[in-house]
Amino acid sequence: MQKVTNPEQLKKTANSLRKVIVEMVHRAQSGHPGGSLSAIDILTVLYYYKLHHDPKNPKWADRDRFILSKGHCTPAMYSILAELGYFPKEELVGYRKLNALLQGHTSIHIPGVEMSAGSLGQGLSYGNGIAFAGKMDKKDYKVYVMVGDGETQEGQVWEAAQTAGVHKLDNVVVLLDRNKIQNDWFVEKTKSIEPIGDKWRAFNWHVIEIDGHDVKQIMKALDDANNPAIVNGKPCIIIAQTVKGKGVSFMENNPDFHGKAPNDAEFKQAMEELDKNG
Ligand SMILES: Cc1ncc(C[n+]2csc(CCOP(=O)(O)OP(=O)(O)O)c2C)c(N)n1
Repeated sequence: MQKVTNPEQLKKTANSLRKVIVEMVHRAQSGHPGGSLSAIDILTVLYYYKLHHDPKNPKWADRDRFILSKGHCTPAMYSILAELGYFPKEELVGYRKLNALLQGHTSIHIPGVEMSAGSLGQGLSYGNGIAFAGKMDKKDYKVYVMVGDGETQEGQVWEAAQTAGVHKLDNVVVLLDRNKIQNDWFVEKTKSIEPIGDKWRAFNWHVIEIDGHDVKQIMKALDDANNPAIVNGKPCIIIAQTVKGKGVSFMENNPDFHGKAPNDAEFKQAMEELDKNG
């Protein structure tokens, strides 16, 4: 796929995808806008700038793999997959409807989805398996796994972190969406995960910390994560500081919009705000 290398264009794309996210959740009157809006800048740069993939050939053996371990944030992932042509955009209308292609959590029946997720904590274990297979098959692909910060309270995440660290799976990159809110409250007040960078370092990971809404920083972090001279044989985690609900004022840093749809008046306001941002 032709890569987008212009940061301004990537920013514009992310903003237009924000509108698709809000539309999907509003239309369905159900879904997870907060963690989709916090993740969309990272995922836009990943898909449009970094990932080796082919939307017309989703099972291409040499593709990089992306696993959305925080599998409830499908509006972000599906908006990108639709825009890139993995499936027709009309499918977005059926989001969260019975018998439609696009269910609320990721499902392997959807072109471009590697893992059915939703039960938090499992994505990195799955990603490790694909990474081991890649090494055994002498393939160059990378495995990217996005996890939520609340999700890292799950024990399985740390078993998987240990596995990748011990076995030096330098083809694994974790994208941590550090939006500081979990289900319906703040991570720090529920169960603090700090010092999160030191924890991953202790498990033998290379740690990169960035602003997860700064497109240039995301591009550089993804480049560095692919640079053997930088990661030095280790798996890499990009800890991206983000704002839950980013781009819509009343959703920003508001635990209410973890898993709640905007009503009609809120939807109108959200779209007006996003329109103003270009
Ligand atoms: C194993 C498991 N326990 C509980 C849930 C319910 N749940 C859905 S989303 C969520 C909060 C996740 O927070 P975080 O990982 O920070 O995601 P984000 O804020 O990015 O949406 C929880 C607890 C779940 N999906 N899976």
